[in-house]
Amino acid sequence: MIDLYTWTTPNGYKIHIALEEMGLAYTAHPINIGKGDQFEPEFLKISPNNKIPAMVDHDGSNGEDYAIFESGAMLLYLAEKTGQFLPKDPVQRYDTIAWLMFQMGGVGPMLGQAHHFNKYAPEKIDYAIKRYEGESNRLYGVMDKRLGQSEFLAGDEYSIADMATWPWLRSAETQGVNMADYPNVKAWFDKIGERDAVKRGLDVLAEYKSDMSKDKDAMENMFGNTQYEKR
Ligand SMILES: N[C@@H](CCC(=O)N[C@@H](CS)C(=O)NCC(=O)O)C(=O)O
Repeated sequence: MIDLYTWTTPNGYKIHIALEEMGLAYTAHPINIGKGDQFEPEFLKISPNNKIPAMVDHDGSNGEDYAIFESGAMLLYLAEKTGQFLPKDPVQRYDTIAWLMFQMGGVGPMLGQAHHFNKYAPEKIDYAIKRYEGESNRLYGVMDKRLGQSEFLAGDEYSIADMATWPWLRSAETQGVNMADYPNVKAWFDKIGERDAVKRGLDVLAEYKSDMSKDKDAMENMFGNTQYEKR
């Protein structure tokens, strides 16, 4: 049994989708990052960077509870635990890890900043918007080329690299991207969106979904001085 601490954001959805795809039993606990739940001492014990997602596996590899944070590490952990969505063949395995790292180091941070400066920033800063929209479009271009060569990001098999990347592309518009300009990405995005496990993953904690950009307290908790208090 896994206790998952999460919220309705792309990094949370990655893990909801992976748990659903892998058929693991879990309970999703809301960490409302707009209300500041991510700074609670109990949560910081398992997620020292005050971010979702994090989880505790009550059936860890040594038979004890195991707590883990950082969505990329969590996906690798779950894939190894279940023997699914991370190929055994060394070349395919490292291709999968490479595309997972591409998401963690590129797609997440850059598309996230484009979204931030377009949607959340209190002032419109042209330099920042141009920089992150440009990077987002460049990354969509990299994925479009790759998906013209192989069915999925890491190769012929659907993998944790796809699960990590897909939720980020749901907000193409606020990233300054027209997905129609990237037809291979669009076909891949639509195909993955049809999977039942993906649909179930998006439903997790759906009752909490709200537009946090309209909530002043949420903006302060996520992007204001609250972030920089020493804990
Ligand atoms: N590298 C981390 C990033 C996690 C992350 O940025 N989570 C966001 C939501 S998508 C969060 O918890 N933000 C709350 C905060 O920064 O206080 C991961 O992939 O797990």
